Amino acid sequence: MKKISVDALVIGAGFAGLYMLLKLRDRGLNVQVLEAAGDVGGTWYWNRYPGARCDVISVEYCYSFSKELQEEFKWPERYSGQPDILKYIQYTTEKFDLRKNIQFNTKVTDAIYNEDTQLWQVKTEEGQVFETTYFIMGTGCLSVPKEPDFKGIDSFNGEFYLTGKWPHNEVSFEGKRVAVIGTGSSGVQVIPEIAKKATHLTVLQRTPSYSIPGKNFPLDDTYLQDIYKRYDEIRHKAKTGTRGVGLTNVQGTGKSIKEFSREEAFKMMAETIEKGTSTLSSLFNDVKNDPEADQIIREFLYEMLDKIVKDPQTANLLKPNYPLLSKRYSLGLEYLETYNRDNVTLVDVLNDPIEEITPKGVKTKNTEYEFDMIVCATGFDGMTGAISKINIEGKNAVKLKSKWAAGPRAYLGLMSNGYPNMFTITGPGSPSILANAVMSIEQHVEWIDQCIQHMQTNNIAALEPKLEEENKWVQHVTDIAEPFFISKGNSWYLGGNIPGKPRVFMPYIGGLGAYTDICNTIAATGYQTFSKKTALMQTHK
Ligand code: NA7
Repeated sequence: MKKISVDALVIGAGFAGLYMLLKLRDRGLNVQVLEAAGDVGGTWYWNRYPGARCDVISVEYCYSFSKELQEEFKWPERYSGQPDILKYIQYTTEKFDLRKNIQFNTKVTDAIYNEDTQLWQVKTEEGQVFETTYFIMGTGCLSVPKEPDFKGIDSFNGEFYLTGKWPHNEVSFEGKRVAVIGTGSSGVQVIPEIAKKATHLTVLQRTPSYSIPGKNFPLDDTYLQDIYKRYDEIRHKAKTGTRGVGLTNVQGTGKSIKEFSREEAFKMMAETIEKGTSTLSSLFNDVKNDPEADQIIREFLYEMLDKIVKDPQTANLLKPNYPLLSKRYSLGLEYLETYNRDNVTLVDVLNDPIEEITPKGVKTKNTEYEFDMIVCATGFDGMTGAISKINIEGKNAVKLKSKWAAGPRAYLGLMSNGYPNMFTITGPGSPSILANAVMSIEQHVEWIDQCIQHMQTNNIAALEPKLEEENKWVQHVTDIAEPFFISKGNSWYLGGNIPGKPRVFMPYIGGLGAYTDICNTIAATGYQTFSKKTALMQTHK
């Protein structure tokens, strides 16, 4: 088979892959993007279930690299839904004429590094072979749904859907008895929408989510014009701050929640929610790691929940019993209110676990339920799912899977020792999804672009992080997260939701701004933490 030679091969045509393509193509590189889906969008192509939206405000959950693009696309809502996010990605694709460098419906199976040629050979399921100098994974952190492995799953006679792989055709809930399994962010979003249409909705809940009410509303021109005027300032704040966002209604007190009376603290939290902001954690400096502080914030949330959910038994079932900030909490839009509907039942499958899926529905230890449709919102193989689906072999034919068997090992989440010229956009060990993902992506893409420019101007054919630097970084990522609840929760951040996946806290918790400074310093001082080889295999110092 004839090999197709390119300078850079980018995997994935979501936010990450598209911007990477644009940057490298502008630099004059011959770039090819391979995408498994039938069109652009990445996770927003697949997650088209009713109610899907991003919990980052739309005017921030978009690229900042083009002022024109920023002001051209009119976001319709404060938290726009998946159809509009996808429209935005498609709009960007057309505006920058990106489609011509993307091959769709193409699944990468293998990527093998050849030390003699200093090139990556990349194979696809469709039988193509590419040869590339730069191999770049833009495959996303939440792109591979966790496949539900319930016993008897194939025997179900009704309709079965996964939120993370929602079909393109219209799914009708009318006249149906529907089950939703999973109450993370996806469940919290899909449940209210199904409840509005189905004859009956049964929510099979194993672990309740904290769902903090958010305010969504249509955006008018006055709102947008005001944002356009302030965009530079907003983006600067986003890129230098912790979470990649610049618009916030929260004035952090910088104090412990315990310094306030219960009434004062509750009032401040209620006012914050009233202003439409769910990030209560920013108000006080100790709710991320102090159990007593967490208890106060939890009591406030329980009280709020009790006011919303009318049936006390249901309300109690909906109360999470773990620290608020040990997992990602959900932006609740009509979520808790949904349980007041007559056609919605909440079932506790923690104490009465699901045993199997039967032809008629779901059998728990004590009961058999009949359904016409089952919707699984059971989550993702986060951060490493897409990377581990490809057989990646680096120097000495070492498989990345073996190297990462006890957890991902990457320097800055960008590169891994032994895998020269392979870059991971928002890889494990970077702030990635702990910040506004689009800001994390832009920072990584721009760093990779600069790095490739450095390689080209300095005749460097192969670059990889030094092992000792990578080891230090991996340790730092673990150490810095250790004091916080988030490093201990049973979440996808740690692979806790995937049986057999090593439990390692994967994202970098130090904040996007601080992380960007580290990356920039490394670049400005000549990438000294990396080993470099010229085409003649000489080592640079
Ligand atoms: P999550 O947050 O991982 O939620 C998955 C949900 O599915 C969660 O409630 C799980 O309960 C539940 N689940 C998974 N497997 C089962 C089985 N076998 N039985 C019952 N319940 C199960 O994924 P989401 O897609 O909602 O959100 C992912 C991210 O997307 C989110 O953090 C945002 O960043 C956007 P469990 O907690 O495991 O008991």
